[in-house]
Amino acid sequence: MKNIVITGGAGFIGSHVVRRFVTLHPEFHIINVDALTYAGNLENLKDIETASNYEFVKLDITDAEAVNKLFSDKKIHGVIHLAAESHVDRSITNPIDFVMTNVVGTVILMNAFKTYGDAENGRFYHVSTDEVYGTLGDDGKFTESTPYDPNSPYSASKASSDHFVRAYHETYKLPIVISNCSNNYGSHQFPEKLIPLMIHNIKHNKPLPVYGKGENIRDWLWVEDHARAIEMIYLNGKNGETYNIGGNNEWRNIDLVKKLCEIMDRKLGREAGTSAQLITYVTDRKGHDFRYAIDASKLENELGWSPTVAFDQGFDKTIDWYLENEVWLERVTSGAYSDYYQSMYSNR
Ligand code: NAD
Ligand code: TDX
Repeated sequence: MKNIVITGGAGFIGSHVVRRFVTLHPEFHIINVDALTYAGNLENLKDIETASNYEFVKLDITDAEAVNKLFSDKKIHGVIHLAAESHVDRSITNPIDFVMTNVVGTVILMNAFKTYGDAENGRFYHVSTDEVYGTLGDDGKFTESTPYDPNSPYSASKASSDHFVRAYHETYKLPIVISNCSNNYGSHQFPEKLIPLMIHNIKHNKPLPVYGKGENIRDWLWVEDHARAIEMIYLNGKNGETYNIGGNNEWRNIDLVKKLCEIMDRKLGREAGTSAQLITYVTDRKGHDFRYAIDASKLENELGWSPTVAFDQGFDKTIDWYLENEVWLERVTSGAYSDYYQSMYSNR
């Protein structure tokens, strides 16, 4: 059986990727490597934690000694690297954590894979973001050849790690692939991100903090479609290549929040228009990118991927998941979350 390390498997996207590989690929032994930061939660993987081809290792990827020990103890065939500090607002207040995990952690992992892993036949897959390309105006889409132009400390750290991954391919012939994906939505997303944060606030009748005028545009992709793209790229992508992944599903933030309010009113049995009254325009995010949009035709044409879930359907399922998983939502929003919320949103 081939050992595959998936980093960040206790987080939002990582838990979907781990579940997919554990259930669909008995030929792989999946080692979920995660430091369990505020964003990591093993409850996200309760349903598969006893599977015979699954193992969890608590480890911080910035700890080179521990990473080297793991890779020298077990022959690692491949790495799917998702562990990261992932929230733009946190990167604005604390950029150093982003440099450490996203840049230094990625290089430490690649060094371990290069030295001890199956760097001949295996693969190092770096999961990245469309934010490395910077921001778009009203028209156009990011392609794989769009020049990097990151604007936030988060996107600068992801761009930097992408560059290191490409450099390891050029310099050491490390077999790598990279993908750059747009905004994901779905179950198990930490409620610092727009959609679960708004769902939580609507439920509790709290103000809905829309940054600036709410006119910024994001492209939203069903997280399972991202996980399926990652699976296809890991198995069939070409070494040294980058693949863009997107939902072809652009929304202005304010329109998305209004749609969410309408659906929540129906689901919570509230009079139409009740939740929208909670919308509050707050000071804009510093350096807020205006628009992201992805041209995913390379992935579609070369590997036959396309999104499978229509937004209306996926959005409805997502809202139901947060309403049905009240214990999950209340647990992750207790304790440190209220301090975070206070520091980010009071006086805004
Ligand atoms: P997340 O914040 O939900 O999860 C990150 C995970 O990484 C957590 O489980 C956390 O415990 C772990 N982690 C953090 N620092 C670590 C460290 N030093 N050592 C080991 N583990 C550590 O993130 P997410 O939204 O699931 O994103 C996963 C990856 O996908 C990231 O690389 C992100 O840049 C990328 N991405 C995210 C989106 C999105 O919309 N969320 C879109 C495109 C790309
Ligand atoms: O309270 C809020 N109010 C608001 O108006 C929050 C949290 C966000 N926003 C806006 C900012 C963005 O324009 O909503 C949009 C989405 O914000 P986030 O959910 O924070 O996502 P974004 O900044 O677009 O980045 C996400 O997509 C790309 C992920 O967090 C990244 O990890 C991923 O790489």
